Amino acid sequence: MPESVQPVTPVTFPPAFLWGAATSAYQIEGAVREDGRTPSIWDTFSHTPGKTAGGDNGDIAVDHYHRFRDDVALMADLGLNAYRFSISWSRVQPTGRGPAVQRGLDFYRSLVDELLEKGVKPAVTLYHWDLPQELEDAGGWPARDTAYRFAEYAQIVGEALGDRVEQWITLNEPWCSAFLGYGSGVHAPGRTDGAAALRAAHHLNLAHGLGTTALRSVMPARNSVAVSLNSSVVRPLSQDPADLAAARRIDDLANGVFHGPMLHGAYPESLLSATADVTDWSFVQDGDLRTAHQPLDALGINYYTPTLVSAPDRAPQGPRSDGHGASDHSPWPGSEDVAFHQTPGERTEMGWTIDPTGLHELIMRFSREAPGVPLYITENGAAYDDKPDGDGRVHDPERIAYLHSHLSAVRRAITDGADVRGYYLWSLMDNFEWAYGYGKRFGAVYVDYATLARTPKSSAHWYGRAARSGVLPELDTL
Ligand code: IFM
Repeated sequence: MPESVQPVTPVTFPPAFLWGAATSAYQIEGAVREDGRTPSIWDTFSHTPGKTAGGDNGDIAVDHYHRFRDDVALMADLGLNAYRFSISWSRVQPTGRGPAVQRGLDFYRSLVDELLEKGVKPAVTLYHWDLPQELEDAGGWPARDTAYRFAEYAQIVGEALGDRVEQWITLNEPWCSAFLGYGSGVHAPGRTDGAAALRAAHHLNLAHGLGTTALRSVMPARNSVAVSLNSSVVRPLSQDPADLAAARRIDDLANGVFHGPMLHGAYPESLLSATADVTDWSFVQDGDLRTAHQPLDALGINYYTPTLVSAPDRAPQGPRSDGHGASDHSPWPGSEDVAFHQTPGERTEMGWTIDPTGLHELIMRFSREAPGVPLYITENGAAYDDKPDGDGRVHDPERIAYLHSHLSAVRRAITDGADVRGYYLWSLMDNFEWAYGYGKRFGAVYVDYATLARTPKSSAHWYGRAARSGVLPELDTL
């Protein structure tokens, strides 16, 4: 382990640090046909045969819609002081345009009130992948109008909750929405068209800018607006110039495509030229990049594992995966020939290599690219095949070790000068892991899918102790 992420003991965090957990609407709420909600692209996709493992869907999920008071109490009992959740767009604006449904907004107001009452700070994500199906039918993210619809929706939610929620996130992981949704098709809506994926990416950039402006037009100035990016830590297999070039191309498609417009007001020239055979980018209109480049109050970093790439002719034999699910179509338009490699080291149940150095690296990169902008780790965590023991307890030492090493990397980044203000563990509880269905358990809280009973795993207790004390408990004290 490089010195920069070696834990120093005790690992102590600043007093105001936020210790949170994160979830998203479609993954936990269920109640998909209640109170006026209409289908999102994930309802349609998960009900399409062959799209999710075992045909799993979010119809019931973990029934958070009906159990939110218990879930909030659980968080508070554990000692968490922050919770990041997302709003289901089609629950508050069923057709994706026009007037809101009050019952949908009321649900989120009740959730927020419950959180505030229990001393848990809410952070709202407006868009975590569940586009109203009606908007997909009208063209989805490759259509420019979707960005304007998003701004209208942002304004509705900002008006409804802006008086009581200070932390706002426009989009979660727009890379997945664009490139897994429209490129490889492993996510909803399941389209496989590289040009459409790039158009989608641009309209997500535009939506972020328009949505930020819309939120600010209706919310108190004290509120903070951010975006959560799952930027990749892209590493070349070797220092061979061909491998370095492959890494730069993937870095552009994974990171530059969003960092460029959102943080710097321009797409990288190298991205435009590497994708010139896929699209001429004529969908970028005058003023769009200015719109996307809004000053940010904070930035959200979602990190799980690094990415290792090489030029095609340097690919050794063995398993090759970019970690984003199996598809005959690449999520990397114009760079389909780049080879992806399994990074060495232990892996989680997702097959993702555990490497906290990547989190440190990413934090330091954002500190350089967005100087002065407070950073939050808005997702980080691991899936394991957790099972209750004979006494009904769920012991997950691997997850504790994962959290300890990654939180230590965060602490080291703070020591190195990064302004990291909080950490949201992914995820509060086991939930619908998209195309993997319920087979992958990311929760700190175990959910028995037969009864929907919640049992905090040992990692939840460990994390709660860290949250209460601001110091990471030693691994050998468990
Ligand atoms: O479950 C997802 C989440 O919805 C977005 N970020 C990655 C998580 C784990 O795959």
